[in-house]
Amino acid sequence: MKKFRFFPVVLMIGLAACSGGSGTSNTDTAATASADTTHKAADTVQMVAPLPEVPANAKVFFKGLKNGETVKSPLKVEFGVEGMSLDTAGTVKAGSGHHHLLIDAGDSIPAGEVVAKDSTHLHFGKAEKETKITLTPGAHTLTLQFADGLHRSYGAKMAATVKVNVKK
Ligand SMILES: [Cu+2]
Repeated sequence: MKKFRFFPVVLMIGLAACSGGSGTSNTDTAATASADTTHKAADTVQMVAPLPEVPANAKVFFKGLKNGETVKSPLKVEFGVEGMSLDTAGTVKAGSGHHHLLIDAGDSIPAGEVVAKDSTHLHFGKAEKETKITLTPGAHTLTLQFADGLHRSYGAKMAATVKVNVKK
């Protein structure tokens, strides 16, 4: 018996877009693109390495920045890591990863969850050890989050948070 996988749902979405698009043009191309995607998705085999273990006693920390400290903006932020090595993003290697800086975006990202990439979730996938950020005056929460080569968080064990107060 041959296994045959087919996803009619995607095709139907394509057709729905076609019939529902009274005010839009190019619905024909959209439908064609959906059909192509369906074919590729059926052929793709996903092989993703599991999230590497966090070694005991490994940690990240802000160098020279204390919780509750009053600082000036722009602020130079230096990242520290112990017990794991710093590596560029791209491939998953046991015992390594790269830093992420969360600005007013919580205390840590759950282990295994991919870190978002936006103005409050900064990635340092070139193995950077520091950055400079601009903050508005007042209270801010900065979190350092270590993640693997696929940007999957190592969780609270590999996170550090400080609250700072930015001078006017
Ligand atoms: Cu990343």
